[in-house]
Amino acid sequence: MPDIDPSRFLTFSPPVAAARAAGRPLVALESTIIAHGMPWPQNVQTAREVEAIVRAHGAEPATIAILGGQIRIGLAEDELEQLARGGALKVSRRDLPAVLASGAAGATTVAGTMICAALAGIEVFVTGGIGGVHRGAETSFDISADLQELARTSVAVVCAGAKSILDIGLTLEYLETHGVPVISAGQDAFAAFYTRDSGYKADFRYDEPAEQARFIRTKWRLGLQGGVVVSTPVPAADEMPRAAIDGFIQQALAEAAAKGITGKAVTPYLPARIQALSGGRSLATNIALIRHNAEVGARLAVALAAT
Ligand code: PSU
Ligand code: MN
Repeated sequence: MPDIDPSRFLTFSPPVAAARAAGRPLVALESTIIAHGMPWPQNVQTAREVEAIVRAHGAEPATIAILGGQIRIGLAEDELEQLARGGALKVSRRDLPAVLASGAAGATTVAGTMICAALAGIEVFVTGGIGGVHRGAETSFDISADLQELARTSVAVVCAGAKSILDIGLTLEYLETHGVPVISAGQDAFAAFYTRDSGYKADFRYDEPAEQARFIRTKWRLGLQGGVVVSTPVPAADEMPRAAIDGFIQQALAEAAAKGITGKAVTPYLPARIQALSGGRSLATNIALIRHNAEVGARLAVALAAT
């Protein structure tokens, strides 16, 4: 029997430890979006703003990363900045032992952050967009480990849907097969990150945090393990025009194919190219949607703590 002791790898920041001790609601935040999803210095500015938004809505933010052989639940200012300046490895489920064992700096993906949040007892996690089934997955087999993590790890993931660099229809089919509910707040449709409507409906719509919390708590009280996707669309004023973003996505996908980019390099490559091609327009949308997600996630964490 292996000796299982995850607590030896967990280090809580003082504010997160205090919130835990007081039983206050916590919201986990991922670090891949900081290290690989946005350029400096907007990445560190956004990370700080998102933490402030979570606090302003009554929850304690816990940005999660791997530093010095420890899973860090909550980061100090200088640690956030260190991650934002680059060089951290992208850490999904597969990579976690290697990065912890080596002591290298690691930025956790949705899957990696879900694992760490669950170990830390955090029920709500806010990200930008989840990974999914990539277009062409029928030959590449490129399906994000985020989806398997949602199938097994009991954390609610608040996001602005999934980027249409992915095959959103197949992503939703995969989630259905694995019993992962997709709930939507504020509209019937599953969101498509840069745009509000992916063209696909979410499974359930719950606009109020208390309704979302009741659904999620019911799933977990039943003993049904696994996550819940909470999709909320980018605010209308910050949405990108559908035709423009589709063009940038097509071009970025074609370039990635021509360069032979595969595996874990695909997701950081595509958003970075889309940002460059759109002249920063998509970055503004990215920042707006994650700020909005932070508010929705904090409200959900407060409601879940009372459910
Ligand atoms: N979607 C984005 N930006 C990102 C990511 C997803 O719009 O930075 C990151 C998230 O951390 C997500 C990861 O969990 O990419 C998925 O990577 P992969 O497809 O390699 O599993
Ligand atoms: Mn992949």
